[in-house]
Amino acid sequence: MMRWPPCSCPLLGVCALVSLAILGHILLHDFDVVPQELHSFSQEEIYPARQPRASGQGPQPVPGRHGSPREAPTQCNLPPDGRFDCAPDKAITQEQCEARGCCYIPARWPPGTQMGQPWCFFPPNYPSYRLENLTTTKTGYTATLIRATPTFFPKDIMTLRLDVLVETESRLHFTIKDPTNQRYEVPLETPRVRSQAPSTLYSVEFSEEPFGVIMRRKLDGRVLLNTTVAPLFFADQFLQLSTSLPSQHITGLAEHLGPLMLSTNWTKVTLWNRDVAPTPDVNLYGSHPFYLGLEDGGLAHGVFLLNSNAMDVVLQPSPALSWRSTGGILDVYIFLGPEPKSVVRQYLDIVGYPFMPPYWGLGFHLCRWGYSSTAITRQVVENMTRAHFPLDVQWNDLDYMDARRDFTFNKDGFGDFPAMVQELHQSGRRYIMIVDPAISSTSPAGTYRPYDEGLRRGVFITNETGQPLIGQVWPGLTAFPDFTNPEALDWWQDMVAEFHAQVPFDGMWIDMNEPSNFVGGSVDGCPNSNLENPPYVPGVVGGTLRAATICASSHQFLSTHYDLHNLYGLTEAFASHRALVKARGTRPFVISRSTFAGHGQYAGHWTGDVWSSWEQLSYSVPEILLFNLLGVPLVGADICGFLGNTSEELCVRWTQLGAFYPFMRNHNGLNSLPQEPYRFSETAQQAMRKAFALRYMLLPYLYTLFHGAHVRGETVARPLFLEFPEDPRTWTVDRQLLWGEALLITPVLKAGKVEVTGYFPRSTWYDLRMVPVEAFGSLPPPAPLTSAIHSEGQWVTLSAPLDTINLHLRAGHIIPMQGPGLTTTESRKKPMALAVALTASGEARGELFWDDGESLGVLDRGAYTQVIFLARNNTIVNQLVHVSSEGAGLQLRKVTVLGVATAPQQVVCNGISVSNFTYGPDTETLDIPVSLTMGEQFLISWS
Ligand code: MIG
Repeated sequence: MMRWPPCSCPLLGVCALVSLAILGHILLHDFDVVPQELHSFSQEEIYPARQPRASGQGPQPVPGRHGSPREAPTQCNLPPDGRFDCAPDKAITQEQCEARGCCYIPARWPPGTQMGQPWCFFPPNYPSYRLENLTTTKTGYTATLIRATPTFFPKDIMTLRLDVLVETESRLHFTIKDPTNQRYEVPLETPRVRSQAPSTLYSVEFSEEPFGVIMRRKLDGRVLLNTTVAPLFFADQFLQLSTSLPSQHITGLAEHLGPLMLSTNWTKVTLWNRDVAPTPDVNLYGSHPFYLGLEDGGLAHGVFLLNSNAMDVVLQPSPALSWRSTGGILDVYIFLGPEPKSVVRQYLDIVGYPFMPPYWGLGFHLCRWGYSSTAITRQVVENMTRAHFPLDVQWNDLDYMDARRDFTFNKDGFGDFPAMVQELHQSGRRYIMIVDPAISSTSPAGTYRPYDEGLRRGVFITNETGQPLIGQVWPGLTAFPDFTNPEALDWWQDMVAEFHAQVPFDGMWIDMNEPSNFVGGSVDGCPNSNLENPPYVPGVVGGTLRAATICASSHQFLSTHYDLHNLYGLTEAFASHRALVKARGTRPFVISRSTFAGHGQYAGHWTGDVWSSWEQLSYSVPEILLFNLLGVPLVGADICGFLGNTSEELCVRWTQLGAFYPFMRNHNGLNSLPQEPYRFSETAQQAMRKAFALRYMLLPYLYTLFHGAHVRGETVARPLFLEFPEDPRTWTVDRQLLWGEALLITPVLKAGKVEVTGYFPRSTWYDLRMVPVEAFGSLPPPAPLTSAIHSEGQWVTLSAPLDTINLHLRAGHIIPMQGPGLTTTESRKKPMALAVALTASGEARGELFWDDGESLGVLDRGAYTQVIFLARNNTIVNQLVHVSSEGAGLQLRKVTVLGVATAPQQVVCNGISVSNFTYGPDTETLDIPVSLTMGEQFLISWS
């Protein structure tokens, strides 16, 4: 038996690294008896191409830091794209740069760019850590990392412990920590792995000096991760881990305004949750230190740095990525896919699958800041009904509160608030109001229970004197609950339950939870300390950590705010989710502005204060796609925009797209012109009504997709590349979205356009308007509908008049639909239809998940119906995966089959001939009226 796998290290030419392909215990146990076989090579040998040997006059060997010869004149001759910044902390002079042992070569950056090749950069042999005592463990390896020379950051941790866990065949996990002093670690529960699983997908190698981890995909030997490209930093407040990337195509990392694919052309993504209207290149409300990288050929991998400290992620064209964090530990997960979809699921295996929303949460939500009374709010609901617009959930903003304090309502405009909410319930609707985390601290003692109780129970974040830190938010002076404190979770639960006992609301809208603060730090400022002024300040808007939030040095139960800041929204979402379960006993519905990795388990997200502009309409598509990749599928932007005034055309187009946001809400700013659907011309309203009807008809499909997200870690809205990764033209498509595998949405995102060009991956795509369901009844099918799009993978220009959003059904899929209604309470009682989109070989598949739409524990109790639909050989059948009284009786009234090439002579349903079927030879559509129930087996065939 071979001790070592064949040394094939294509990148290196020679097998310069400790090759540890994970083959199982024998190899692992053998490992420590052959240390003399280990070699260490300097980085010049690892990257010969980047380090030309000869240059003019012969190289002058100088003593290297590790005793190996070093060639001074050529040390700095690195390709510009592969230079790693040796002055991340501040601008420095040539002298200062060289004093750091780094190379200095000034360069001009292209005009308008914020970043470019660094002037001061590491030479290849800049001191890093050295790997020692690599040993095998039951679950992987452990080793010591030693740094001989300090860096230019204070408090290097010179000795580190490396633990490598070979967790599953597609997941590697490694941590780098201080072995002697416990440092802050993100309090996220992650799966515990007891024994290692040998990997078929990857091999891992360790470089001794400089220390580094190198991972390859076994299939093609491609290096997916190589952390030897730049020195490792592990100082108290500056941790940097760099890696090469196998391609320029990466997505993820943080909420940002811009394309779905990040640019590797010298960009920096900053993770420090911040209340700021979405603007390109700034840190926004959410942090998700996870990226997905696409590889040539369409495979994908992902990397998750489980670290919540303020950080920058720098991308450069070599291509490479550097994580620069200001604290915590390095806790890294690598997911090997190999398909992009699997990468998403593998990431969600760590951070948690999304929660299952109540069915009503997928209906239409209407809100604005400025509905200043129950009378006005009631009028809005009334106007919606009169104009025949669906409305499932009515919302209120700060207006309902008494002096803008949480858990109160003002007795002027909202005196009959509870009655209003009850009326909404009676009409089959739900109600949600805003709740901000900050608690007013200035009400006279005994008059405002949330603060009094909070003080008594010690739930607030404290300053350096141990008193609640006081900032300023909507109610004036405020204290900030610390949702990492178990006592605060109980206090929040009590406040929510007590308020719910007065006002029977159905969900919570948690805003301002970055947390946002109108004064920097606190009303008393912040102490002058290392936490407030770290040696490395990531590229945060405002330049300091305290900008628009509370002091980094303030104290929370689990650690300092410095460590926990990015978790504030997540912990409040968790607290609110938990409180709603207690108060209502049914499925919670929480929409949060601030997010962190794992958020989707507890809540959804809206994209904050977007402008009513065409640009922001367009960028909402990549934002929605991004959050789906991050496991937060319940996401939407404020339809028609929040800041500024919308135009009628913009609002129509936004409503059409918004009908395909998984979370659909029209919300408006205090000073903007009204933008409820009924405010516009009859033409505009008619166009919007069609979009609403489409959404409501498709809700059973949407709900089924959410079930897939909840139980299988899938996405709901998804980018094309997730379904068609092998077609690189899909990789950058972020102006269209898919719902699940089946439905392609091609919205108009530009002013004055009645055509839209979209990418159609190789397949047959059927215009959904070929399905003659009621809601389309009033519309003459547009002229070019005679045939489906048979795409070889191409851009197609579609007609898109103002009343049209293009929807295409992908061959091979079956989707369930249901008669629309003005609420989901109503639509859920309507009969259903199936749209069956056949492939050329006549096959299709689909699914329906159904339950009462709001109970907890339906899966455990089996209180659901799950049906799979299959089409093949001119036959459609259903497979009953699970049937219960919830859903079994749903009526199926129509089956429309698309792609039936020859006119059927007869159609048979459960052995009985169907006489009233219709066939359209132009559209190749077979329309079969049926009378079936979902919970009973059926067989429909035609010949
Ligand atoms: O400082 O509650 O993003 O949706 O309407 C503004 C008022 C506070 C910001 C939210 C927005 C909400 C608004 N809030």
